[in-house]
Amino acid sequence: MKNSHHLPGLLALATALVSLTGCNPPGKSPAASTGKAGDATSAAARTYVAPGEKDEFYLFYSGGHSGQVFVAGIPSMRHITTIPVFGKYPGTGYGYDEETKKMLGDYTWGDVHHPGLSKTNGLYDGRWLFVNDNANNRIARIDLRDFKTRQILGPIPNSMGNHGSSFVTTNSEYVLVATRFSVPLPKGRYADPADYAKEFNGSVTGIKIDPKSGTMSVGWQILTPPLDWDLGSTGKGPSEGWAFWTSYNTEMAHDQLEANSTQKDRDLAAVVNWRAAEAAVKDGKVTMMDGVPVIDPAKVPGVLYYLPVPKSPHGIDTDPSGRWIAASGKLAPVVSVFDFTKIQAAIEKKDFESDFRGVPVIRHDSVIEGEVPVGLGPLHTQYDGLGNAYTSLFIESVVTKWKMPPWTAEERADLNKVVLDKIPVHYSIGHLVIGGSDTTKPYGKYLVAMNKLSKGRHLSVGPSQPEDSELIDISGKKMETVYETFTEPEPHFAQILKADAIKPIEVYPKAENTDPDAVWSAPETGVVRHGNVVEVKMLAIRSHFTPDKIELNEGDELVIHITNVEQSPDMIHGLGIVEQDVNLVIDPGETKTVRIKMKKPGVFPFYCTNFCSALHQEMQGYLAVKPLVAAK
Ligand code: K7E
Ligand code: CUA
Repeated sequence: MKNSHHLPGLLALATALVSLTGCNPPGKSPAASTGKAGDATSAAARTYVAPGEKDEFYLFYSGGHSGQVFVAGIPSMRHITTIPVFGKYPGTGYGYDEETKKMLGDYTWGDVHHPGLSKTNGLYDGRWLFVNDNANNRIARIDLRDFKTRQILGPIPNSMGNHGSSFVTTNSEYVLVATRFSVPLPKGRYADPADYAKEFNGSVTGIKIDPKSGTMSVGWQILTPPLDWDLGSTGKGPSEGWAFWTSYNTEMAHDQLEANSTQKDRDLAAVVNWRAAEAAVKDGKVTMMDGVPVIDPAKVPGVLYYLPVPKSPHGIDTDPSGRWIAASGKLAPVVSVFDFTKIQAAIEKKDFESDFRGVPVIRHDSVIEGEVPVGLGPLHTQYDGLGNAYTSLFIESVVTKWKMPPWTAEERADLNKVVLDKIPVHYSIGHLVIGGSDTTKPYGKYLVAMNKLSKGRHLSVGPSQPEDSELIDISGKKMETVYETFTEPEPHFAQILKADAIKPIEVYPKAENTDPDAVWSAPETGVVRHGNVVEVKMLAIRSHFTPDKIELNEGDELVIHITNVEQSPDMIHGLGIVEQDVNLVIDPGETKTVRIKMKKPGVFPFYCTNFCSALHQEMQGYLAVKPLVAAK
């Protein structure tokens, strides 16, 4: 972003902002939220992206139960596109053509929680974005070449409640997944929930990624006790080949979890050696369950260990060096920092405090580096790559910045000394994200706080109030809130990618179109009848469809293959068929197919839905459907 030459206009804007905030009730302006006067001018300058200029980063944020991924720019925080994943989206025709209908299957929604960017050598490589579906145990791959969902895998066998994902390994070997819920496995088996501890299981799944195509497949699984796995992260550096998840139900309660799963002072995190899991599969130390090789960690030592963490934890985040792992318990006011080199030593020395169902529990006191008193309700931690960590505090509604180890003797004696700064957010914050926090080289610079229960932060739109995100500048010693915006429901985690890390395509090159039903010129188009099936090869170009009249009989099945033959950027055509629930959007160079049954006679106009030219309105045609002659 280069906007220095826009400074005069900018100053005027900033001045206007300052005078505006003067009229706001206290606590509403960015200046007030950081407790410093005069910040609005500089905050406006830092987030203003002038007309014609572009943002520096992409923000990909989860759409929760909207089933979608939203894309915004940073620092403007403008929402620039929606990537539909697990639900229909008329705006892009997603879920209306045969290919995406098939991908969505029988489900009409998903619950997207944690987007994960693909990596090469521990850095984002800008190829794919993986997202999980907590509701229907699926995982999807979005191609960043065209920002489209290209694969949905699942429901994953032996996996129930795909919440603890999508955690991408250093070279995108796997997306790792852990179950939030446990059920009798394989799925479809019945057991009384009262027999939860005995009959129910969770699992960790290695979703294998094809390094060339990105195609996902279920690689292997580790069967676990029914512990309600929560958030996780993958290792790097010294912890390369490992992954970590917290869990919140060591009690193995099956009802009234609010009370029954919060009895013990500590819960167990999973420390998974996924390289060892891979080797176990190779050596055949598995049993097949529902078509998947499944490892029993009690029988295959070295695949799984447990680590005691503060009660009812949520996040567990590996730092950019891969040595430090921060786990936070929602019900303990601290972040526990573990040293992976000590974890490795403890495993080697068999320094275990007990075992849990045949799997060793690493001695907590041997591997803990310290408990940082960050405040109330810590959830997730992110890193700036400069030795600082940032933890979201749901209960306290703040972000706490703290210093990572190594700590001085003085700091160790009183870890309050490593708590460097706190900034209020509005209000109860869930996730927070710093670009590249899960890579070896975070971008730092900005932090986005994704808040919940943000009542009153935006113009009232009725009972369902807009959720809230705040952009926090973390480049200085003190954090500064520089922008606040609404967030589409329902945000969980996000990923930030440098804008120049990718170069999305603008048209699908004609040479790449391998659809056998594509047509590129009027003579190739046509209507062919085989019995009751009428197959149309149609072409769309400014500003007409060829053919633009299709004769049909009531009861026919109509198949339309439509190619947008344009090769100019942004020249999109749509195909809407009136009263037939058909809504295709065809990008330049793309071919799409739809099948419909002509259930009623009459004449049904079709038209282009995307404003493509001065004669866009004229881009139309007819399905002429003759009635069946009543059989007497
Ligand atoms: Cu990652 Cu919202 Cu699913 Cu935490 S979760 S807040
Ligand atoms: Cu094509 Cu409007």
